[in-house]
Amino acid sequence: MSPSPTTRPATATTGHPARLTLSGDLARPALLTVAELHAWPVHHAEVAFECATSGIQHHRFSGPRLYDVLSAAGPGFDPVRRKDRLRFLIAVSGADGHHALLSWAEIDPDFADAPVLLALTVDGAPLDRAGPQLVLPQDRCGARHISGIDAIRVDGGYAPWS
Ligand SMILES: Nc1nc2c(c(=O)[nH]1)N[C@H]1C(S)=C(S)[C@@H](COP(=O)(O)O)O[C@H]1N2
Ligand SMILES: [Mo]
Repeated sequence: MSPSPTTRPATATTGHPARLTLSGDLARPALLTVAELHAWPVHHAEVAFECATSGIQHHRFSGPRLYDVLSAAGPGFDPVRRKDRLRFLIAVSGADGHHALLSWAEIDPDFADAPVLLALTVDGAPLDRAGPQLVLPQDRCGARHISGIDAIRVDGGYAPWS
């Protein structure tokens, strides 16, 4: 059996509260603990996701919306360029090196408006030591439900057309 998101050893054995770095094209980059992430409104999600190796999992998560946390960090959208935020990517990494990308439009209320959470609890258990977990209720597969997140980078550099 592989470890569950709450017990994955890469971050859970340190004994210290996990820290999350917000970096990239942000006016206010930040280093946040799970406790500090309670400052945003908390949302709840019941999700089921599937994985080839561990079958279907059901979990209850709670935490702030990724959109709220990243918006507060001041993404560097150019107000002059129409819909500039459509070129932004969000790179999420776990402390064990597992990583995935989202597009800004995926979580933006004007576009896909996916209710993606930075979960601070899973099945009622706090993630203060393990670190937050990405929750994507719209994903059928579990692979982007990254646990033990230690870094999120917002990147508006993808512009191959310019
Ligand atoms: N940090 C981290 N998060 C991760 C993974 C991982 O390897 N590292 N695996 C993903 C995958 S593929 C799945 S299906 C879910 C659930 O995996 P688990 O059953 O091994 O916990 O966690 C996701 N989150
Ligand atoms: Mo998976």
